[in-house]
Amino acid sequence: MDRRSFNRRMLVGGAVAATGVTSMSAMAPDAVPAENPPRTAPAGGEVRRITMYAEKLPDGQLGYGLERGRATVPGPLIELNEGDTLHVDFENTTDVAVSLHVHGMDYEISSDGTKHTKSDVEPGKKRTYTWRTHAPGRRKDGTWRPGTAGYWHYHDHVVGTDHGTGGLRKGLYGAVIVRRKGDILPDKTCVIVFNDMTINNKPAHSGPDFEATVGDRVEFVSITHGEYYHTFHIHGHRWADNRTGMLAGPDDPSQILDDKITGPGDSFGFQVIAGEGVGAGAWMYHCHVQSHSDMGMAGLFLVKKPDGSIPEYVPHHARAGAGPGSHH
Ligand SMILES: [Cu+2]
Repeated sequence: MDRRSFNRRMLVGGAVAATGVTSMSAMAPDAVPAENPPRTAPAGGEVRRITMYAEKLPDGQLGYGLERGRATVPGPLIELNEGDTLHVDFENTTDVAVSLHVHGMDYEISSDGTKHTKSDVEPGKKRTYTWRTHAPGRRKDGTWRPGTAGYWHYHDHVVGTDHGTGGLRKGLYGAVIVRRKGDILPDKTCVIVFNDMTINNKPAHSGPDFEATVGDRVEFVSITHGEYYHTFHIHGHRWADNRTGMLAGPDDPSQILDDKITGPGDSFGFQVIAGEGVGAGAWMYHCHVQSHSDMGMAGLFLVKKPDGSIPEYVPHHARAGAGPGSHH
């Protein structure tokens, strides 16, 4: 398989930290073959530069994109390692003022992306936002300063009102993941944003769905915006309620969850091995507030067998008539 040979190459390159690998192998020897340990994040310290555009989408929503004409909702996933600095050369191609505001990073007030700091961007104009990150460190008083590593997010802060609620509603948001040296890297990442009564601003009862193959290491990022609280629930898979969503060893006391309450501005993430212990299938994820799931805040984690098939899978169009009460 391509993925395995890729992982092996990374291993030869020395990018794997032994500690995380050993504990995961001890806990789930069948899920992580010893000859194929997962790749891990390197130490940070890079200075990176990207260009980001705010654009009006054909359906009237707004989105962020890394190229002109390629904006999406959610916006592009940004991944950094603790110690990295990111310069975002930001261009506003819409007809309203927009901004880029980020959670969790270090930045000067001029990169706040707010009206009162005049760090928003008028139509047709550009601005560079700079985000910095750092590893945990000891303060002079002996206490610990937390590192930046975590599941964070960025969003507009000015469209519609001075607080940017109109931009959030229309789709100007995305995920930022900051990793610590040694963090295990996933095979793929799925970003799920509960925004008012939508998921990723998609119409109700239309997903979005995410695909993987049994055994893939899949990372989920949950972000919430809008007026309501929600609960993120996924069928057949669980995670640890801590920074990475994974256990550091067999005695890690983190609580194991398959359902987590989340409110506006919240974000968290975790990794699962697709189908581990349960097999392939069309595994639901959904908001567990009953009226919300009834109103369509649900999608599928489509876990395929190695041959590509999904047992018992009924595609969206065929279950359009499924009524309330089908969620558990
Ligand atoms: Cu909900």
